[in-house]
Amino acid sequence: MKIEGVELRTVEVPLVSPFRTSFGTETVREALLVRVVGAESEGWGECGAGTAPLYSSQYTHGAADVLGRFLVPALGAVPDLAAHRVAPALAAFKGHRMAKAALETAVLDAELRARGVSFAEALGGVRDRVPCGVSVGITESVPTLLDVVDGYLEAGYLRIKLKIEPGWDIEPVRAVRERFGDIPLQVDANAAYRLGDARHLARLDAFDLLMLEQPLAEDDLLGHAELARRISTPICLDESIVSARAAATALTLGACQVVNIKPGRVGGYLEARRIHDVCAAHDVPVWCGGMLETGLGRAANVALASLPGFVLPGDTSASDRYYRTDLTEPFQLADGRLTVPTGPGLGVSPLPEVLAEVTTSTTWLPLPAS
Ligand code: OSB
Ligand code: MG
Repeated sequence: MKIEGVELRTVEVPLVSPFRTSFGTETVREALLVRVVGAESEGWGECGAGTAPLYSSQYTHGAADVLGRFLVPALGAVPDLAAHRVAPALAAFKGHRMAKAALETAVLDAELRARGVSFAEALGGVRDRVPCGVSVGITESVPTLLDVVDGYLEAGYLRIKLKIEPGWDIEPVRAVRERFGDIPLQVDANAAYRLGDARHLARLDAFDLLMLEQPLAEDDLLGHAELARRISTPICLDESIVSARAAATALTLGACQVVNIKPGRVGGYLEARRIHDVCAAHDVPVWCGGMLETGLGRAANVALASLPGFVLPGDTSASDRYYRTDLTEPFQLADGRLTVPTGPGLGVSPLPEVLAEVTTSTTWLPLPAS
């Protein structure tokens, strides 16, 4: 595939309600979109990074900078460009997995659109609909939390995830269990605890949670392995799993029993599939995480979630959980599920008027003909 250039576009899309986690509060999704323009087709990728480096070291403008300065120019040197050649071509540049993922996704989308193949088909999906959960931010009070959870259960979500942090953990979990009974329930700490909190976290065991996601620091695999021996709630890793190698290490150490796969965090959908395969080989269940993606990123996530190892509902919620107006035709929940797009590539495209409305900057990076 020949590509003429790459457009970097920053968009700001307001969230329907503020999303608070242990690392901060988001009110707007500031997303970097990558558009690869080829001779026969174009492709889109959405960068998972947020406005500030709070979830990981990556952030929107840093991703745009590394793409413009290093990653996109490096693609210019790749003969016969195809998605599987992107990661090897960028490997010399350390880190910046979310920026790399967005670029690889855009190349893959362009390639698949030209071939008339969907993301789900290319990745090895086996389902046409995927079960969906919802991630519920920290609220100002327990009664407010109960109202929010009630609304999502009414909407049909098949699993509730509560964000927790020290001071907002046992009580909200207890209140949700008391009010809603035996619903599929899990919690996510975004690395807000230390191993010294093990006795406190063991109090969550009484609530029969599906899992406790990323209680400790990103680089603390041994701490997670020790915590796993001290509590009965299964541990799921998110931030720590930055590659298939990290996944293999975590599983070998016993640092987790479940893996949240986020394509941006691991450098793209091809690496995400490798993690799926590593986990399947260990009989470890996986689910698809989210980074408050617009419809573009969501389309690819839903395709990934259609692979056979994704046996747990993901943070692949409907468009209206995030946005009043999504960038694409909205993803809608039916029986707690989203439908996997079947059209070529992502199977969705940005709506031009919406895109124009939310765009805050665009940069065109021409590639020399190779
Ligand atoms: O830890 O899973 C997380 C959102 C932004 C950054 C990190 C996380 C999240 C979520 C929301 O939990 C997932 C979603 O619905 O997109
Ligand atoms: Mg998480």
